[in-house]
Amino acid sequence: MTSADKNGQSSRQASKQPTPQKSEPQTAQERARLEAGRILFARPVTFMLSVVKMATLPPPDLPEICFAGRSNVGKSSLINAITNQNKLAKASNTPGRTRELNYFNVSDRLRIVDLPGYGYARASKTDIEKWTKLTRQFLAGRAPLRRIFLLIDSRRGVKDSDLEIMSLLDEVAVTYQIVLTKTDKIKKGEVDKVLEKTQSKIARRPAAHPHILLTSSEKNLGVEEIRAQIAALALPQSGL
Ligand SMILES: Nc1nc2c(ncn2[C@@H]2O[C@H](COP(=O)(O)OP(=O)(O)OP(=O)(O)O)[C@@H](O)[C@H]2O)c(=O)[nH]1
Ligand SMILES: [Mg+2]
Repeated sequence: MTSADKNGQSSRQASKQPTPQKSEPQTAQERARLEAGRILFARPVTFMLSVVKMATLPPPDLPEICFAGRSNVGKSSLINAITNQNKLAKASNTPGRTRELNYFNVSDRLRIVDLPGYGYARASKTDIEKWTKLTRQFLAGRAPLRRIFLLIDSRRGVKDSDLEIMSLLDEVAVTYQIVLTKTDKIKKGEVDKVLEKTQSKIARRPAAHPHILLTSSEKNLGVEEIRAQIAALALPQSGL
């Protein structure tokens, strides 16, 4: 069984998705899903710790989700948009800004992990090797990891380094969901094209979540939907 199945999703369905980001929720169920996301992030998310080696990861007592992707793709910015906190994760124009696994606590219901980017050529060789090893070990071997949001820059599309990570995740059966970032930087027609191309690249990948998310942290697009996706993976609200 793949972890896609574990999460109640089948990666075989929905090979074709309509251009998403409906402005109005359609059904009561859809409204409830988005509301669960809003509630989860209505309270402040707090920084928990930075980790540079697997041995110092927190106890695996809460579900985790993480944001992975090439350097500068917009991981830290998206975490800030989702949590409504401008400076929670360190975002920067300088690639290679995030150098550790940064843990954030979401109301003791889930943890978010901001990962160092891969594919950054200008860091020292030893640094690159260190981050790459840690990131891969984490992605492939972290038991509480419920889903990886794999970010792809909508202007650049899927690169070889992304395909490598996808293959690793397919092998270990950890569900990943593709998030196209920075859609404010390109025209709608180009967004549609990159969406279609990306769909064809994940169509036969067993651990890929079939629904690709379109986002812009700058314009706050797609953020409600990611909150809803995350809420569905979190522990239920206590007291319910
Ligand atoms: N226009 C636009 N710019 C964005 C968006 N998201 C991120 N950026 C910019 O892209 C740059 C990189 O963003 P980060 O969030 O630091 O990227 P990262 O993936 O965390 O980068 P590393 O930590 O180096 O791996 C910053 O200058 C952001 O302001 C977006 O949705 N739209
Ligand atoms: Mg970062």
